[in-house]
Amino acid sequence: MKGGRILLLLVCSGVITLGVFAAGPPTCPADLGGKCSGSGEWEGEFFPGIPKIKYEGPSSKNPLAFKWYNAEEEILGKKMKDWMRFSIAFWHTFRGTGGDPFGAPTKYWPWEDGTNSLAMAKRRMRANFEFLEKIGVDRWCFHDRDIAPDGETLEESNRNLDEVVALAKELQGTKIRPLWGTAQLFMHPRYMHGGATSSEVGVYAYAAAQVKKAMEVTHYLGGENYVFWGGREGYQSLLNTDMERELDHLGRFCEAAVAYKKKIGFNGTLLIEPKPQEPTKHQYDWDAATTANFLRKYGLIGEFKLNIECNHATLSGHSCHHELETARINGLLGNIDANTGDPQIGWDTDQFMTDISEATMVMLSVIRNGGLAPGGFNFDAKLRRESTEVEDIFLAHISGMDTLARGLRSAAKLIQDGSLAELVRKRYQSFDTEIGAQIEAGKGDFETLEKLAIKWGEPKVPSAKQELAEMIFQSAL
Ligand code: XUL
Ligand code: CO
Repeated sequence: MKGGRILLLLVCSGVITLGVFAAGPPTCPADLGGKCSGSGEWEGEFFPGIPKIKYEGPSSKNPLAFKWYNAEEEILGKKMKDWMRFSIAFWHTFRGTGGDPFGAPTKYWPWEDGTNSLAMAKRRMRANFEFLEKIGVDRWCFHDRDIAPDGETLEESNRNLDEVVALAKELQGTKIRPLWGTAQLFMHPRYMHGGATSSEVGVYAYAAAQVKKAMEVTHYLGGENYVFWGGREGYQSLLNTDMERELDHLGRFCEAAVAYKKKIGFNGTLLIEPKPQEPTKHQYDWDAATTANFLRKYGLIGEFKLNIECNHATLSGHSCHHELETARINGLLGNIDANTGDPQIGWDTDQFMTDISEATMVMLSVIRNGGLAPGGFNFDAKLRRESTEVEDIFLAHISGMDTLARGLRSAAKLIQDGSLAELVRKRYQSFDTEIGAQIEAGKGDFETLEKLAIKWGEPKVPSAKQELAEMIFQSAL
């Protein structure tokens, strides 16, 4: 159990940390200064032999084709691509190495030279855009430190970022945009007690400066949203933690972010991404309801929405559908980090979603929300450690995109069929009566209700029709 917890923390931090270390065969040691980048310019394609991925329909046996995702096809009055608004997560796709606490990296992408240099960062960015083009996705998401190396000083880190962002801007052309950008406030040792909730004011200032810059570059690249995932905003022990003060600091940090967003004219949505544990024992943004309460308490409703990640949902003991519905009914559903966990593993495995039932429930929430724009589906998901060929990057994304597309088709079928909605409508129909409607309008005083309870006697309680609901759901898959 103890070992399991240690593993869990290491796995979580390793997700992104490993990107700093050598991601390829050690042609030269990992470096932070860009001195070891002697492997020259990359010539030609990064993914030779892999064609642009096309829709071939459910009967296709071609692994490099979509079976269910047909970008231009209309479903419930909207093109599939506009329902989905897919995005690639740079950190998993281009910095994920397959390394884990028990073993070295397994993925030696041919374009990696084993360094964390600026030259390598730029080459990786070119690989990102070739991948986006071939998979047919117009959006990408990044942390500042995934795309450009940390420098010796904040100024140097910012200069590195500017250089890589200038290239990304050029490669984006007119079609591709970040779905969101974010600042990595959890990997560097300075953030060991958190960023905005650190007990040290110098760290709070550093975190603010990093978010300021990350917001600027997201805006410059035409990003549609900006995400706050409180990587280390939480605590390990309440014995040495002033939780109230830390949360007040987090509230102030969010206020300052809103002010800065307005100052630079960034119209994107600010999103908070809830997660219960990992890396801290208790993350402040535990789940959607906790985060909604935080936003309400600090007067931030209307300024922020939520980015719901499915594997975070299950870590908090909820289903993804529950978290999406909680966000939606509070007017806070902004974006989805599309991934899933493993039912037998208790940590954030960040797998591509392949369960059609889960995808259908996710899509029911998205449809009820009228879509996610300006949010979308970010594949915050990584290849398994054992998937080591470049082609696997494509296969993983194709299966994730097809699963959600299939979910959309099933959800649309359920909605068009109408029998599930009818079952739910009937279940609550007693509240359509005169007194039911009065209760819903806030006019159900206790004296009137007592009189009715006496007059009506023991209420007749109808069946919930649980099995029928399941049956209808299954028939749409
Ligand atoms: C970590 C996680 C992050 C955020 C962005 O679990 O999901 O990658 O999405 O910082
Ligand atoms: Co995420």
